[in-house]
Amino acid sequence: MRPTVIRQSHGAALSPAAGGATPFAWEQVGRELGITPGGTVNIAQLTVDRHAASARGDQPAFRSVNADGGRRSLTYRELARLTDRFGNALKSLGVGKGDCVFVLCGRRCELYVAVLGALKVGAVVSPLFPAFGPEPIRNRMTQANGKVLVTTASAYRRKVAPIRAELPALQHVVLVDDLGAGAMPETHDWEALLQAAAEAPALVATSADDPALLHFTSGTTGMPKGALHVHGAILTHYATARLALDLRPDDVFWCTADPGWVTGMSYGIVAPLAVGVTSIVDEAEFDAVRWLSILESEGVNVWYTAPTAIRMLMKAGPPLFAGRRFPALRFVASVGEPLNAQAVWWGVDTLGLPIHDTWWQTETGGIMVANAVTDDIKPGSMGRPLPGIVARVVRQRAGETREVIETPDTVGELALEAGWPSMFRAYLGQPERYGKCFAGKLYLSGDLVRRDADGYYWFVGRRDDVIKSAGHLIGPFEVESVLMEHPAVAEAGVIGKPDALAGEAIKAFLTLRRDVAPSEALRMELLAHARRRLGAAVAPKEIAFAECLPHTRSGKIMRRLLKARELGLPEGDSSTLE
Ligand code: 6R9
Repeated sequence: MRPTVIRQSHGAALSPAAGGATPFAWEQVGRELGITPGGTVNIAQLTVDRHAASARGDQPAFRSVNADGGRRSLTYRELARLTDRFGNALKSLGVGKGDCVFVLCGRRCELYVAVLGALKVGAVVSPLFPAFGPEPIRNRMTQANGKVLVTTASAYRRKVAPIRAELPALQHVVLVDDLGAGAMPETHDWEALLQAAAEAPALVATSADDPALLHFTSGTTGMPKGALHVHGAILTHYATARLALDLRPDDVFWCTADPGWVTGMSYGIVAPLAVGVTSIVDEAEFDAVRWLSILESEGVNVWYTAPTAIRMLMKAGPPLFAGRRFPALRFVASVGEPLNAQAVWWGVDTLGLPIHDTWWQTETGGIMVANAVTDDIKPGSMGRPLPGIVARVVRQRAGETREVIETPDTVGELALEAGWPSMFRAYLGQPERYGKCFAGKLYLSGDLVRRDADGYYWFVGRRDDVIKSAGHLIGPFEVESVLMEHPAVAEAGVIGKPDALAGEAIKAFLTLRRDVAPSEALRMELLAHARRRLGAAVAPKEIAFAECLPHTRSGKIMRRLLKARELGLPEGDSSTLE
């Protein structure tokens, strides 16, 4: 039998003034970051220029490893210079404060320069996951009136050029490579643009409340919502990097998430640069052997990864670890899905370290609940709220009011007291939906949890039908909409089906139009249609034809019932489901 608690003996990660007392001293965090009262608060300045001008200037900010094992480093000083150039290039294109710059490319140096250069000039950056197909791209860029897109030649040719006419706000496309294809009409070449740009400081004065990042996230109904974050969010990124990830300035850090998702932006870019570490960037896709080699040969000290990756490494089995040592590794953490106790112990057995689970969401912008550096770990638990974060378990009362549950081990919704720096400030263009996320001063997370008598939170499930596949949040509505575009489809219901590796796999149930007969060929055609339109990350892996789909009285598809049937579970009393 394994013990239920793993005792930790770390020292305090952040200065005591900021660490212990409540209310949390966010001002102290600001001072550690070098923010002066009333001065500019700009993520790019605080993460890049600040270090470039210090003794840290010649340290690599990023060290990328490509598929062939080749490496490329970018120091803080080089990053400062390149982001100034790109920032000035954007200015010359007429991009200014509040304009939306989208990035759609793999993890490569230009991506980091583009994100930080755009932030420098006060533009709002919205990252797109490279495995998105044209539909998720069109949808997100339309909602945000994307003015600039930084992408690769192949992504542009395959996914954007065919829909460019549907993106009237898109004025400039910058291609980070040309693949030898020569100039493409109506695009800018990255190199040429940077060459022509001035190297003078490009920083535009921004305040803590100015918008900086836009992350699209999915709900049960409607299209993805754009969660807007401000420059001041860096306070959370910095504090949590210290408290929840134990990041220290001389560390080599590897966050395995793609910047197309919120984890890859908050903890792949902002947090590590705020601390001043060297981040490893793996340009290739997951491969168990390769990942262990990176951990070993790059001397990674702190590793932030996801349960899906851990499950894949667990599956690869002990032979993979034979003869490997990770003497540099000091701290391992995970986010995105539940991390079960076995995975925590697997870390102890194979890496020599337990895995620290952390919980947060696109809306929270940074880690809120964690098995923090200074805390004992309860394997299987998400941990406790970090300093500065007040969490509650609530249940809905009549109407919109919520009752706080004080009794330990009672299931309710996880809620957070509003006001932490990285809290989202809007759902773009949807004030009503934003308002619905709050009950008084409490932000309602939509996750069901229980809190034990020691104050540790345990994940129970989600309140809605949103799917988590390989750590990525996917809205069933977005998938259903694309399936229903197909002339053979009458109705679609999409669910997450338990999957040993991905956590959940996307499965669609379809009814067909009256004159269409189900066939294997049609199923393949529909799978291909979804993959073409949505991209591999969002498309269903499985399609089943049904005679009819279950509906609520108000006519909505009851995904919960589809799921219960799929799992062979009791269907329960669903007559009141709205
Ligand atoms: C950062 C990120 C948020 C949802 C969240 C919850 C699930 C995240 C978790 C976890 C169990 C954890 N989630 N961390 N579930 N244990 N440690 O993942 O953001 O993509 O917005 O997803 O992910 O359901 O509500 P996002």
